[in-house]
Amino acid sequence: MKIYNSACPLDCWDACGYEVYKDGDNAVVRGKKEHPITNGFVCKKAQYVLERVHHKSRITSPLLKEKGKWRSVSWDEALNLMSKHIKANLKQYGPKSIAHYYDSGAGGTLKNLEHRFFNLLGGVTEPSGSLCWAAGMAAIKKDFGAARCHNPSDIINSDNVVIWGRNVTETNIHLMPFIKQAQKAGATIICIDPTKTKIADISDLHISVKPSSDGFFALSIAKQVLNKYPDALDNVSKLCNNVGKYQEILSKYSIEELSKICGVSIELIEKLAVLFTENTSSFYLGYGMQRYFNSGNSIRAINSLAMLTGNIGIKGGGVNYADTYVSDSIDLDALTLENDATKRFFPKAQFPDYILSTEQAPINFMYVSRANPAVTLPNTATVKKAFEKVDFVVGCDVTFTDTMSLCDLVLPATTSLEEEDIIYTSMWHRYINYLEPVFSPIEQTRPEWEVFADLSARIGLKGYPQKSAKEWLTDVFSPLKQNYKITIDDIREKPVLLGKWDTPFKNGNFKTENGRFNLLDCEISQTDTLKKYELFFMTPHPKNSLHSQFQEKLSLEDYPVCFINPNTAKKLGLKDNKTVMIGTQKGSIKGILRMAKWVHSDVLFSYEGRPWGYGNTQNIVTYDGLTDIGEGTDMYGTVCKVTPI
Ligand SMILES: Nc1nc2c(c(=O)[nH]1)N[C@H]1C(S)=C(S)[C@@H](COP(=O)(O)OP(=O)(O)OC[C@H]3O[C@@H](n4cnc5c(=O)[nH]c(N)nc54)[C@H](O)[C@@H]3O)O[C@H]1N2
Ligand SMILES: Nc1nc2c(c(=O)[nH]1)N[C@H]1C(S)=C(S)[C@@H](COP(=O)(O)OP(=O)(O)OC[C@H]3O[C@@H](n4cnc5c(=O)[nH]c(N)nc54)[C@H](O)[C@@H]3O)O[C@H]1N2
Ligand code: SF4
Ligand SMILES: [Mo]
Repeated sequence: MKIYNSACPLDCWDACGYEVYKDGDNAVVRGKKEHPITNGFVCKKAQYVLERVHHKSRITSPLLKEKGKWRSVSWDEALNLMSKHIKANLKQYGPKSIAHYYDSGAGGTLKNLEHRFFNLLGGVTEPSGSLCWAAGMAAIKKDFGAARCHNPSDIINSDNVVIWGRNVTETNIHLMPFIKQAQKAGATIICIDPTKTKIADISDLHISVKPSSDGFFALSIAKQVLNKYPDALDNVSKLCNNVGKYQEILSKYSIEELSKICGVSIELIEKLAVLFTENTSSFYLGYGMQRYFNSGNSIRAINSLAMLTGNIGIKGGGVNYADTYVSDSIDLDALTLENDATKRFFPKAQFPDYILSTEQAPINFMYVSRANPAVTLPNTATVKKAFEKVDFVVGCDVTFTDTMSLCDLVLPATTSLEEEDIIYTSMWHRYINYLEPVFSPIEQTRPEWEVFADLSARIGLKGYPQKSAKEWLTDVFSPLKQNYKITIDDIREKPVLLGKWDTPFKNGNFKTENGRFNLLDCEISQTDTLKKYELFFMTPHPKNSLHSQFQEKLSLEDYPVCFINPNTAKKLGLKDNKTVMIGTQKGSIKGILRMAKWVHSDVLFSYEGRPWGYGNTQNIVTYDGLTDIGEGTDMYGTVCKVTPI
């Protein structure tokens, strides 16, 4: 039996550290006990990551599509073909005719080396914004100047813990012990979510706001704060920009109007105004509520509320949306050469549309990696059309996904368990994990960064030296040695924290341009898209899969299962277990209805990520509009009509 040091590569809040116990052909994953967040416990998906290494869906050699049929080819043939296409495009159309579409499907630091290759080409076409956290991130950066969370253990200092649009028991399970600890110590747990999630069940107060109304809800509470505590704004105004504009926005609406927009009673709004002002309150924001057209400014309204009620820069307070302290402290550019290239950007949510419509430097070559856009992009039917339009598409993945099936050439990547690497990509905590290779790369799989070194040499690119994993990692993490005296060897030994985790923005020390907090200075747009008998088609993240990954582990039915509130179903004449048609502006799909009291009456709820192979997938009908700021997506703002068939 040998124990290997590793970590979860999945794009999850928790970024668990784990160990792989390997005995011959048998291996199991165990959460690291000394990891302060993982605390000895990992979810099922950690085991799925291990099983994936030898899974039948694994891509084990480069594959070339010829006349619709796949043929196994050598690396030599694959790379020569890529090199030929890239060189021809560079010569004829320039680097912008080459697109690199990627996402966060693999958390390893060295997975970013592929950007170096594309930057060395002179700057290609890439996605901007994200399908994930973009609107909220733009809001956080605007108001605070940087994305910083409190140390998870600081929750014990909160009187109120507000879980705002985060499905903690499904997507962020390692926050649960902290919440329970706070509750046990006497904190009031408040959940704000249209859905009565499991965290809503255990909360002391659940507020089922109308979807996309959070900004107005935050304004309503702020308005009541000012009614009850007239000095509240004066108390923080020294630390803030936009005081007048914020007051103006608040004065635009009556409390009655706001209460109606968010579907929450004035009594409850008043109660929260008192709770947040009188007691130390921490806000844990999720990403579900920022997938609407008005989400950026909605998150800004929440930030302003937390500031107004004196909950910023204090122990037990804070708006905890995301933490980029580690990525802000290392030198990723040493890998990617990000600053050396002038790129062209297409917003991610609409990337296929741009491919289909762009006339200047049309995309002729595309490389897709760490992503399954055929499933995860909204309005996903356009992906297929876009892939068909591009002359040559190369995909790289560990398993053969729907996206890979649309490519012309597919490259087999090694998984996190076949590589040496470092993972620091938690969206919430700051612990850095080291990965040692547990298995030798199976069959013909190769680490992507080695493949790109090889390809660079074939193309004759200078600036992609042959280095070992350790050498590359040393380059990236060198600032930690200077600033924290932390070396790669320290990270190898145990999960590492960079210095002391101080209370963010203590003493009003904001990272904005003039050092002050930016109060909300923009109107929040309002929707009237929801007409009678129409519902929001809300598609949050499933517990036992990671978007499209591991969906084969779920017992998928013939059509996507869609949950509906029994009262809504009754009004619409819809019956349990029946197949229905879900129609939106983008098209229609079939779904199977299930009655669920926990679903908001304005919502049809279905977990995302269903692969095409199982019949229609949710994203065929989701909207691909952009959010007000940050180029996020408005996919949860999709409005649907449900009809029996
Ligand atoms: N309807 C709906 N759609 C959504 C969302 C939603 O809430 N609702 N959420 C959105 C969000 S938040 C996100 S973050 C996106 C995620 O979008 P994607 O990142 O496209 O989602 P995944 O299905 O996780 O795809 C990741 C892919 O990376 C592959 N992969 C794993 N390891 C490696 C590796 O080492 N190398 C390479 N090259 N590939 C690897 C996996 O096999 C998988 O195919 O989806 C978005 N789509
Ligand atoms: N098991 C598992 N874990 C994951 C992932 C996964 O696919 N599976 N994905 C990872 C990734 S990439 C991400 S981005 C995170 C996302 O994790 P979360 O932040 O939990 O995001 P979502 O699953 O999109 O939705 C969370 C909640 O938002 C609520 N919500 C929807 N609309 C509104 C609204 O208008 N207002 C309010 N207040 N709430 C609303 C939904 O009801 C849901 O309970 O999870 C990560 N963790
Ligand atoms: S998916 Fe999330 S909770 Fe599960 S092992 Fe990975 S990081 Fe931990
Ligand atoms: Mo995400």
